[in-house]
Amino acid sequence: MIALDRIVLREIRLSLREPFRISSGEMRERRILLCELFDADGASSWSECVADDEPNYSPETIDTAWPTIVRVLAPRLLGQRIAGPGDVHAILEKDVRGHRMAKAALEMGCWGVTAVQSGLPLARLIGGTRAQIATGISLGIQRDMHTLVAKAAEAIAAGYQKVKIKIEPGRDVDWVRAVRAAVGHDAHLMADANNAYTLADTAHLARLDELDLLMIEQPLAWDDLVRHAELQRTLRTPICLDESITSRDRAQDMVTLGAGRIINIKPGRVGGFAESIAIHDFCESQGIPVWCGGMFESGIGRAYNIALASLPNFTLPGDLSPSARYWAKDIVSPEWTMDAHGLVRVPLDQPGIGVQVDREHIDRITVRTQELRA
Ligand code: OSB
Ligand code: MG
Repeated sequence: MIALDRIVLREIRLSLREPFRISSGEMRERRILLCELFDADGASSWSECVADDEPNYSPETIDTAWPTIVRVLAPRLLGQRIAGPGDVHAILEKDVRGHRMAKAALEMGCWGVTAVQSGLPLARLIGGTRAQIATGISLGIQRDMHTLVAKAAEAIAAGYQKVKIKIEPGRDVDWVRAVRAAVGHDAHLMADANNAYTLADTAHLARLDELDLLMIEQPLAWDDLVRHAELQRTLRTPICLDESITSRDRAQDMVTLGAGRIINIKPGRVGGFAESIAIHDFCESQGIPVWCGGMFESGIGRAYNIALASLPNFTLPGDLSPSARYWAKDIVSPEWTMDAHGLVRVPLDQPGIGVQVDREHIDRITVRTQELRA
């Protein structure tokens, strides 16, 4: 039973160790919306909204998520008695279009609260079976090919089990080929275009086929399945959809249309854990592999991603790099780490999200706070 009586929102600013550029924009500092959910029975949990500063990944930003949580979503939960976290998605979804990242922040927080209440690690609560998660790195668009090759080689040497290379026109086939030549044929490589191409680029993208990539992620428009299906018919490399998969039904549409063969699940993009699990289960039934994407989460959002990625059909390495790849200092302890084989340990030794939240550090980097009550 979930009975929230208080939700505290905060915006923090975390500076990235180095800027991260994708085809659709650049990030230097992460503005992060954190939620803290309090149940009337004393249980509480932190959660994170993955919406960013600019609407270059999805239409949402932190500045749309904040008022939507305050005015529309939180009032649906505060003071209500909800049987379990699996019911929250439908409550937030009814007659509220979009705003999935805002919904996910609250929905995932409810799973966190339930984990605390039931004395279970979050991964166990949702039925996770894996104790370690294989990790890949996502390399932003670099200033030149040489820098990209050096970073990819360094990542493989550090143990990462997959290297994802962000591409855009002019920095694509030749750059990926240079990485392939440097790291050899056994390394798992992929490319992520974040919507940088159109069907007019089909012949060019088909040149990636000779580079033995695990997949190419979201080459075409963020909301387009039909053209991805057309592209997939000519590419041998599997297309993985990210931006386009916003629900279980979109995952089903992908299969029906043949728009892709792999899905990157980001719980924030699909409205939270219940919908992520529904996509996971559907893909498992269809023989479609999934993996957990990342949105430059702090250690709090990362805890949820890692718990989710412990489900059995997350068979490919996730974008779940350790804290130190992103931040000089994360807001959780212990920080997230990876071993020399590119594995992140799922915390299974304590109830809830599995890491302590460093409230003093958060207080120092908080730029606004709002308390919502039943
Ligand atoms: O397309 O997967 C993406 C980060 C921000 C927005 C979109 C994407 C990404 C990443 C980062 O690739 C993955 C990570 O968190 O390490
Ligand atoms: Mg992506």
